[in-house]
Amino acid sequence: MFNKETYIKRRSELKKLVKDGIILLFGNNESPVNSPANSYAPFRQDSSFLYYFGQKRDGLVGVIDVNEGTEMLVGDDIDIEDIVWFGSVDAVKDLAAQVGVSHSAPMKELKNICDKAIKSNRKIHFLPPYRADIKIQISDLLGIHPNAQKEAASLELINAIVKMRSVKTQEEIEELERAAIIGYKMHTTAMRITKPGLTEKYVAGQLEGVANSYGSMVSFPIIFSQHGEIMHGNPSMAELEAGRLVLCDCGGETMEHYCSDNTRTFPVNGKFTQRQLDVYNAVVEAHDAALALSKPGMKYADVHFEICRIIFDRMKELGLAKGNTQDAVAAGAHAMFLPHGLGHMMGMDVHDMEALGQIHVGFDAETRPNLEQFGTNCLRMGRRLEEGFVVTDEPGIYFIPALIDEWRAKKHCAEFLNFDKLDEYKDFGGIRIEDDILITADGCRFLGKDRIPYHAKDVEEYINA
Ligand SMILES: [Mn+2]
Repeated sequence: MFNKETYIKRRSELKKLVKDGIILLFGNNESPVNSPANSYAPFRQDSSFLYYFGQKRDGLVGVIDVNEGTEMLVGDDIDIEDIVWFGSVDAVKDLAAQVGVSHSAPMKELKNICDKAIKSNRKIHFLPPYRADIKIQISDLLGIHPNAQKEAASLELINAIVKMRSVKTQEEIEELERAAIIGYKMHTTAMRITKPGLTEKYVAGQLEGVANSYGSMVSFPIIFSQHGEIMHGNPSMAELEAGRLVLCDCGGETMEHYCSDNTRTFPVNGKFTQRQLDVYNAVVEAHDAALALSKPGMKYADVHFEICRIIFDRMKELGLAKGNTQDAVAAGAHAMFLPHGLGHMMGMDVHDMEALGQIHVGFDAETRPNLEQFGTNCLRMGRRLEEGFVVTDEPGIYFIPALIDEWRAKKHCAEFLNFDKLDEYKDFGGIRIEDDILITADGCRFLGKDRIPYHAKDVEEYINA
């Protein structure tokens, strides 16, 4: 964990932003796989709890009384049975002291705290829960049915946390740089070991081992698939085939749970075909254009649409698209090739703060999401960039057979697309290139010491070295 002053400062800032009431920050509990004692491992703490209370044990709740200015860590000490099986763990009051919190209490005390606050008509702030056990806990404590909790979550608390967690401090950037090193090891391992005849699952399993060996865990389930056109395709038992591309989207978390998230797409046998290169280079161009455009004050939605125009122009050159590019992008025709957004915030969550609600993280009063248009409705980040933001730059071009058929049948954007030519690409798959960028005072820079190769020539050289 960071120095306790970090957590003291963060909680003090949070109190100033929230102004009134009691804040409950729920840590996560162990999550059973197939029996109560067999849990998903390693344990993953909630990121907002981690941000303000720093402790990685299960079964903890952070309580901040904004009006009184007091802070408390609530949780039960482990008993001798637990010590026998899992070893000794610090008492809750010591865990509290380690992060500069002066009060602690057993879990049963939380009900009394909530009852008292409800009786005095005080505002109780909590975040939208995403785990069923926490929903039951909130239901027991506050009498709010799980179905009503997302609505009842505190917008003041959400906005305050988004404001704070969006801007990464120096010590957080150092953690993100460490995560980038793990990501580099994962991706270069994939490039080195991939060869025809291995299964997708074999390579993905090795990458998971890399993440576990150098840090805490993977930052999300590994995507390693020859079906790159499936956005979140799971690695299968399919054998890797010479002549095909494989898409690898993965990242690791440091022991402090800061993430990396990169994507590379490369030929299984180490050599791009000309047909693959034509599409690949368009993605490289889009990826590099985003780097040139991203800086404080720039709306990420505007960067996204600039990238869509570049991709659409290149697809026109290949005979896959036609018509006026501005009009085509306005109509959403580019989503045939790029049905997702350019990127998302990244930090302690790979899609940073996604559990708080994407509309509060990626948008604001000035920049509103367009939920009507296919593809554009998937933008996770649209608002103006600020110094200290960390976002992903992840353009892609995909050929999704079902989408080609659907749009042809509906004549959707038919004036901008050449469906006969698209049919020829139904066996192509998909390409995505993704890096994590830090917004600096006057532009942006990559996170991580070494670049994972992504220009086609560098990729081929690396694979064949
Ligand atoms: Mn990503």
